[in-house]
Amino acid sequence: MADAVATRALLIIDMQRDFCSPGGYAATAGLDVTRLASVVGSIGKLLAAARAAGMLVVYTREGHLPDLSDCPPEKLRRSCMAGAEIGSVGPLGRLLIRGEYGQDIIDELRPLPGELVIDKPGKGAFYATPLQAELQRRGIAQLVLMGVTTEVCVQTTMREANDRGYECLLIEDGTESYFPAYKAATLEMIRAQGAIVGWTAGSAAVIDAVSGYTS
Ligand code: TIU
Repeated sequence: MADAVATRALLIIDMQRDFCSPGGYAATAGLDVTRLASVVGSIGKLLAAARAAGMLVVYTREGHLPDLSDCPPEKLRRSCMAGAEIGSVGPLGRLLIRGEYGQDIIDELRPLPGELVIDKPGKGAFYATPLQAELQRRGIAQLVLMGVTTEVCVQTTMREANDRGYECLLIEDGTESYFPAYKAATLEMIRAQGAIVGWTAGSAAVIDAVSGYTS
């Protein structure tokens, strides 16, 4: 099964304090970040299995340069309308700004030295990032996706990956939304029409499969 490890990557989308923690961007916008805590355990378990099997692990973080030069004015304007202006100062630092404490990955899922962390200005992880080049360089053909939020950055990234020819699997208990109905609808629409965007599965089955890579 060694070949499976070589061509598969685990992609952990935006498990940042700005989306998951009190005081971050989402909490400032009035969203219930406590909902997202429910998936941290499953993500951690699959992450540990993937690391043990030697799978490539890639993290993403949404965020902008300190001068906001990579933030479309329209995105900035709508963040104001949502009550959480990108770049304004909150208890975890400037909201959604690269290098700030709030923009970094939560402690429970901290990347190991050497693991890839891709900073992205958009919702999708392929737009204006080196992700495609990094994956192609390593011969990756399949992606296992986890992270937040299901219908925003996770779904956008999965659609981008699908259009680039990656075979994608979204972990049902490894992704969450501030809106339960949006998560449910996203899982349905992804696997509709013969998995038009890709597949979904529970983490337990995937942990079993990944653990088998080493045997
Ligand atoms: N990472 C991600 O999904 N960014 C968002 O802005 N999500 C929201 O649901 N707002």
